[in-house]
Amino acid sequence: MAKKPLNIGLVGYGFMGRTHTNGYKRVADFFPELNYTPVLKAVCGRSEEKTKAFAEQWGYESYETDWEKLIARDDIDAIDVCTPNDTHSPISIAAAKAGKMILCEKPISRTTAEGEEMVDAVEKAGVPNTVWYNYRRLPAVSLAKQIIDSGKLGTIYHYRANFLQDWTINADLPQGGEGLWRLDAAAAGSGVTGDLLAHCIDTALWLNGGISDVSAMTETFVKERMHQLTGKMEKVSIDDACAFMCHFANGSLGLFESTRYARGHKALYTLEINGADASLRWDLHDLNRLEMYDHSDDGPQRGWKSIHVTDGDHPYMSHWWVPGLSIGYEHSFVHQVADFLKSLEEGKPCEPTFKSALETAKVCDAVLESGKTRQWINV
Ligand code: SOE
Repeated sequence: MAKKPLNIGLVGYGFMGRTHTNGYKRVADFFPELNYTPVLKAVCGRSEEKTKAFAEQWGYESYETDWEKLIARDDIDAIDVCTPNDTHSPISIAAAKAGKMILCEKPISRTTAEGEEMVDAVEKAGVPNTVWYNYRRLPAVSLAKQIIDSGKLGTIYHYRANFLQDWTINADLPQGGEGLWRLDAAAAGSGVTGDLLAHCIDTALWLNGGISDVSAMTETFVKERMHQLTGKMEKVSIDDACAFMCHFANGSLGLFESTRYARGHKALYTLEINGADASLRWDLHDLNRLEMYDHSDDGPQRGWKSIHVTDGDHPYMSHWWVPGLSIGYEHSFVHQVADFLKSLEEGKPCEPTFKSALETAKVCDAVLESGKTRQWINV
């Protein structure tokens, strides 16, 4: 049967532009059962030279330098928003009004208020929408979800997650502008909370349910940095580090930490969940493994086991190689595209939708407020 084309208009050609494009390019080869197939119709960026070069390298048929023009094009079905966080809202809202499907990079927005307008826009327009929280789609994390949902862990007592990096320790690193907008609160909204803890919170909400209240501490270690766009030393308003504790609606306690000042750690995302009957833990640096301790195992043989999540009956794995062979970070984006295409076929939402991703934004806002006020904040 002939496949239905899904014409993609990508806005932004940075790191995420590459991960998403790789997802679009690989999906038809590895998920041949899907009826939709992405077509790299156009990429859009402000620098004509760089956008054209990206289009040529990655195989986009055309390019634009104005996202409004891209959205106005009749030959575009879906807008993929891969720009800095301050533009997620205007681009998504305009795309929704034009009746385009939207795939928006995380976090959905800088604030809950911005995110609410985006949710409103996609709901009014009735367009399919999703936010790229890719780590959910690593097989080991998906397997954790299956095990938790089966009830195997019993009553959940604890959830803890870390996302540690070290790339902003150098005080001479500028803020703002290309490549460094994550350090500029005006563009990013926040620092590690919106960038890294948002991943941990999204996974936590998915695995362990809602968060009711939070108590956080945030810190900005380097107070001033040269702004790349103004050339002046400016106050740094992002959180360089953030740790928070929380209560989950299911009665369990959560502990989260993220920083860009953990020397030696480049992108260490770890999570652990402890139930009365079993525990699970996962580590991005060994992403194909899920560790499990099952208290119902035979007494003397009880202990942590390491499941190599590469078998044909593990989530997503039947689409890849043969049992025992690993996949990587980039595959989580292929899976996100596959799930989006499948959701179109089935007429179902592709989680996390804008509406679900707004829950993460609410927790992030509560965390930032708690960091400022040093009070417990209800979500
Ligand atoms: C920041 O360095 C970053 O690239 C995040 O923006 C991504 O969301 C995360 O997955 C890896 O780290």
